[in-house]
Amino acid sequence: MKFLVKSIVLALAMTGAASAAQAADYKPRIIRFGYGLAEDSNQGRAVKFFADDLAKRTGNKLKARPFGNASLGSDTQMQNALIGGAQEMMVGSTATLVGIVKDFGVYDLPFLFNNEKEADAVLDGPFGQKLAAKLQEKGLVGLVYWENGFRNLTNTKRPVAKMEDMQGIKLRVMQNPVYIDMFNSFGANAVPLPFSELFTALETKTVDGQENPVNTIQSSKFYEVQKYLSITKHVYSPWIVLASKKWWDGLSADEHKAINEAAAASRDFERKDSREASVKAIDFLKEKGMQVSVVSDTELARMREKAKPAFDKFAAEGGADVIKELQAEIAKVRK
Ligand code: KDG
Repeated sequence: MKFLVKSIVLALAMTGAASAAQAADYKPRIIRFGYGLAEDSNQGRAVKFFADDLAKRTGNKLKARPFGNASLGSDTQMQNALIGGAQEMMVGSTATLVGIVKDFGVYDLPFLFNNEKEADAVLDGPFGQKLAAKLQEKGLVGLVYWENGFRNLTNTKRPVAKMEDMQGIKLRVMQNPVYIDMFNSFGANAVPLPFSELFTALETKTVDGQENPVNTIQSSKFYEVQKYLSITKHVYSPWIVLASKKWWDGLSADEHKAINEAAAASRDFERKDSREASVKAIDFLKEKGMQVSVVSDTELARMREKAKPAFDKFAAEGGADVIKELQAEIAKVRK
């Protein structure tokens, strides 16, 4: 009897959801959702989660189609496709948005966040939302932040346990002035390249090293072409889920609601998945033969000091207010 009651309740609930989806104003749509990492990465898993969740919410009317491995282009190429209305959605690094909204460079300043709790509070709070809103006038809608994670250094030349060990290393960085200035100040030779070209650049020794979160080092198989990993956690790197404003403005209120709800659910899934994966990633990379150095707090303090000119340059070039705002928000969480 109990099973029968449960089945009836479940059937009514599903019917209710289905009829709610029918009643809502959803048009059948295909949503091209591009991203740069592998399908089996924290980024790829979260895009799939978003697509499945949105289909469920809309009775399979809104169908997000994942396109991974930068198959729709690099972050900046996809940003331009969204602005032009040639693609509907993407997820990518906030660091590659500085050519569109310069203030996003504030997230690239080294040693800002001490932990994920601080990052979540600031990104999901008034500061992160206000910065995302600045994208609208540029033709992009910032929906939610996901976690790329704390970035660490890899190279083929030598173990890096202190700043001097970076001397002369050709280090690929994102195409972003803060990263270029920061690593040049550490003594490396910063080489800005799109993520989509990174594995080949490492394989052909065009560059000696790179810096990314351990999840990316694992999912992009950088361990196949990199020997040394240094745990520096020098920057907390956000991803941001973006929609084309041209496309977004043509959607109904119900479709906006469903996409926003699916985006929020995907954010919570992605952060949990990324944090669980990163705990296991270092052991995985060791098993793949990488030699891991943990950089001491003393050395990190020296790097923080050395990176100060990169901070000062960003502030001098119009970033002073946004730095103050961000630091004030971080202080609130730290209390
Ligand atoms: O498309 C890849 C980007 O979203 C992101 O992973 C960028 O961390 C990044 C890097 O190093 O380019």
